[in-house]
Amino acid sequence: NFKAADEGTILKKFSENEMQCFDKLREDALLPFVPGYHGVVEKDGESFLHMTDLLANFDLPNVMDCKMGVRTYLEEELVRARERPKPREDLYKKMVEVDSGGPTPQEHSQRAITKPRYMQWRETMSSTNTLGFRIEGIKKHDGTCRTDFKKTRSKQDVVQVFKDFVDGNMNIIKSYLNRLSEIQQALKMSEFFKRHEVIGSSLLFIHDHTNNAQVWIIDFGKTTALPEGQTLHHDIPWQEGNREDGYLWGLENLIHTLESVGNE
Ligand code: 4IP
Ligand code: ADP
Ligand code: MN
Repeated sequence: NFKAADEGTILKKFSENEMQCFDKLREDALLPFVPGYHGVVEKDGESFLHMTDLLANFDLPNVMDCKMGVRTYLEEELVRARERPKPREDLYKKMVEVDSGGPTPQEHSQRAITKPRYMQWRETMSSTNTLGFRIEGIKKHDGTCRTDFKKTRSKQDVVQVFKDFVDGNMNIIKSYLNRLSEIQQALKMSEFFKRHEVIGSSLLFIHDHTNNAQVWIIDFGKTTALPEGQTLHHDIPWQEGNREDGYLWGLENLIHTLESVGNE
């Protein structure tokens, strides 16, 4: 999905939707918290979004991807699956790998499940539904990589992962908390945020041994504009049709979770 590019920049596989988001973010309160966007480029016959490499300022960075919100799929995917269910074997296999008792007897006999079914199951197994965010993956400075967080659900579990991620360094947690509260303020000011359903977007946590620590808002692949005149609260429960994403509620919980890292 990504390609190396000129010094300090990367290329992400083009998506029309994500490009439109970056275009609108050019003059928004969120601009200081999203990767620099340098337009569309063609390489080897493929299109890419050219953006700043967020790791470029770091010396041997540690990186964590936290997916925000209480919902990780679009309402239209739900509608489509209801009208024309398309059971998928790959998603069935991914479910069984984590929980062999996950699929219903019918799903077991089909050896396939629909995408919203898989996505909803992922949300309930992880902290997405209960905390409004989940840890997707961690890359450490030593090259080790972990993505086995599908069952990391409780606040204590998340605290433990963060503690390990920062190696117990509370200065890094403090920097992260400062940055999260700046992001929270910017989100509350942002016209873009008011008018978009933010689904599948992540906060990218990055720190290194010099105690440089930053958080960035990334991945607008499934961030969708609402009809003209419509806005979201981002902190009230989702019910099908209201398009709420729970982003601000999740951010509040994430902040409280980080605040309790020092206490355990
Ligand atoms: C993945 O599940 C992620 O939710 C992907 O989201 C999603 O891609 C995949 O859907 C789904 O299978 P796991 O993380 O459990 O592997 P993201 O890209 O944000 O990580 P979409 O296309 O929804 O973004 P499929 O349909 O690509 O398999
Ligand atoms: P996808 O749509 O495939 O989920 P993301 O935009 O979420 O793509 O990026 C996937 C991963 O790539 C992130 O978790 C992060 O580690 C890395 N990444 C994304 N954007 C950047 C960036 N601008 N600079 C550095 N790393 C990035
Ligand atoms: Mn992503």
